[in-house]
Amino acid sequence: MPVAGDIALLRFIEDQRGRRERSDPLQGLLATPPRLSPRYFYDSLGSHLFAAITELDEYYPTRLERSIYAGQGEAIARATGQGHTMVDLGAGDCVKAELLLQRLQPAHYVAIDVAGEFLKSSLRRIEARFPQLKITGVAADFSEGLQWPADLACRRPLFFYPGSSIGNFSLPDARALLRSLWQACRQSDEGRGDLLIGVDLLKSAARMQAAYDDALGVTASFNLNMLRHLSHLTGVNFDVRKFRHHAQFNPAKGRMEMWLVSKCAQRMDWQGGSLVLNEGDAILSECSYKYAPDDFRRLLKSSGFQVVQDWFDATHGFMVCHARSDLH
Ligand code: AVJ
Repeated sequence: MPVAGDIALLRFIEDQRGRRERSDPLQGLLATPPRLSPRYFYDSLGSHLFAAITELDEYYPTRLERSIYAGQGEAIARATGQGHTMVDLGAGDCVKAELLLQRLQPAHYVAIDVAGEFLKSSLRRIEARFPQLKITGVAADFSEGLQWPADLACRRPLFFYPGSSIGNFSLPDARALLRSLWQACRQSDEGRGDLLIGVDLLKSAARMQAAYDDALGVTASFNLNMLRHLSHLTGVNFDVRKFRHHAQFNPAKGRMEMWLVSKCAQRMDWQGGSLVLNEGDAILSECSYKYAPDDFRRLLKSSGFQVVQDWFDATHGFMVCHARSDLH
């Protein structure tokens, strides 16, 4: 079987830095309330479960965003231009980029994701469909700032950050991440770059809640899988059966929250600490901030970007923004 490196135009880079330097994944369990980082959703199984979520009737963001790329791709390409280094942040199954590649005609497609093996198989599909496209896969975590691989040229970057994954960050953390993308634009070969970013918008609580608590229980499995992944990663035994999924909209904070609720009294011990949970106590596993269009535009501006244009789906439930590091 060919490995990724054997395929002429597809190159794969593994970022080893994370494993050594990243903080203890269980550190957040010592906070009140205890929390875990959503990055730990995405082992191979978690990436597959997320791909399944995007097929659910209740999970509207993917559908709405796809309708924007499918229906307004031409206008988007006119705004951004072609021939960029298109940097797909959290590429996952690469389906969203796939909807735009034909129109955007990037000179180079760089896909970054924490789940390396999953990304590799997605890129094989992209490669089969676009055999002339220069592709680089990067297995890396950029949630604490983007570190551009030193040996990778970056001409005219177009950072593509779809899926409303920016929603996983609090306002100051989102601003810091966007600022690091702005800096990467400024430090690139021509000193400037573009950003194309998808954002889920505030809507009825019932609609949002259903999207994070689907009837089939796929989101519940996705949430619980984080415990399984962390057990493998840390050796600490989290018993998935002792937790249940809970999702709720927090109106004061404008965010969806996912929780892992303890079904019983239990105690977990590991090298860095311990956690005692009573029945009903819960771990915060994800926040998904929802924006009003103007608030998001303001956030982009406060990160240094110039907002050029934005596009909406027919229901105004989702927005795609195009911004530039400076007016060029
Ligand atoms: C990938 C972070 C955008 O917040 O909607 C889906 C992840 N969580 N269902 C989101 C997710 C529960 C998703 N993001």
